[in-house]
Amino acid sequence: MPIPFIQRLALLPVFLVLFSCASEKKEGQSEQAAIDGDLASCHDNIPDRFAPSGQKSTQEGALEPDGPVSHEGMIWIEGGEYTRGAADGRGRKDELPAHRVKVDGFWMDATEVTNAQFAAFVAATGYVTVAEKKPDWEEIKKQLPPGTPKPPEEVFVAASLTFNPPSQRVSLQNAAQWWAWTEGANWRHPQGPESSIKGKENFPVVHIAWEDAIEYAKWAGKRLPTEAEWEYAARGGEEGKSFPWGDKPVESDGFLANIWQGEFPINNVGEDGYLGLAPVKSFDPNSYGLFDMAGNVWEWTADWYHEDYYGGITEDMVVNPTGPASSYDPQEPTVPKKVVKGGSFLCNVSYCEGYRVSAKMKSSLDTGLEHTGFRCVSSR
Ligand SMILES: [Ca+2]
Ligand SMILES: [Ca+2]
Repeated sequence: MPIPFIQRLALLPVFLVLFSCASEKKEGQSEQAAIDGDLASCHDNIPDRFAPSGQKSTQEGALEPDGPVSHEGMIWIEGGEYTRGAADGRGRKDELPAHRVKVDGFWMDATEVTNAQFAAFVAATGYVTVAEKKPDWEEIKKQLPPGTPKPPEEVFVAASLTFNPPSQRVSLQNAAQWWAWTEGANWRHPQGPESSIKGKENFPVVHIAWEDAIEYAKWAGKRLPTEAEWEYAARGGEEGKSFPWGDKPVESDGFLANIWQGEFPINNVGEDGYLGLAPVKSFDPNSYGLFDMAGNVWEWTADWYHEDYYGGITEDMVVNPTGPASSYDPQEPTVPKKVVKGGSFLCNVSYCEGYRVSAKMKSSLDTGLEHTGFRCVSSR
């Protein structure tokens, strides 16, 4: 049974009991390991918004729209072959087995989409993002099991999920302890109504749901990358490496990406120069000239998430794959989710290493978060 975030709020006492069972101390396990849990990973720990149950066409978002497209700020990625998935011995089930993939050439945004770029889209179209709309219980309940109790009224406000660090060490299995449903949080106000993007025009836009990202892409005459394209581009021609820069630790050369340093989620020390988001292009690009393919914000792809997708691939060479036909996340089997890549400013070495090139996260189509944005591609 999926427990979208809205239900998690309503069922918090039950949820805490479930999580405390999951993190009971085992024989021979240290106290801290018992707190952290065996499965601690940001990959497993992203709350959903309302998690609609319908699956839109898997191709939506990967379709090339008509109309003009500008390649300004984009890099031509020459097509080629590569090994997709984890060949570094650190992969989770959904990164395995590694397999050969061939992709055609495409243009890719050199940076994550910025606040300035998204503001131009909104100014031109009047588009209102998911996070800026008040949720409608009459619509939401159609997608939930019959008899699901209505959550408290305070949940029904225009809101999004923001990072709120707890004051003391917590179980890393319970993301509800550092993600908060914050009224008034959206792309214009990333931490809530008092926050602003003024002066942050060159920061990546955040609180963007998949639905928002594809609307921007259509307007720009572009599309979202497939996971295969995203990972091929992120690798920058390096075979079998862990990161866009190769295999060096992220802290090499005065840090190679904007991630988290210190004990997650309670002590962010910002040794890389950024406690939160960084302006795009703050760190060196990979060898293809692409910035922030590791860290800063997670980036939406067009593909459905399916934990067993790679395991079912039988071809010796998969050509221009567009992902599985449908979504499957064993933790929330009825909630359709898309693949998100690259990690964010909240990833760290000991917690999730989500910035490894083959790593992935998954989110429902209506979920925007303070650490999730996107970039676009074009084949035209
Ligand atoms: Ca940082
Ligand atoms: Ca990124």
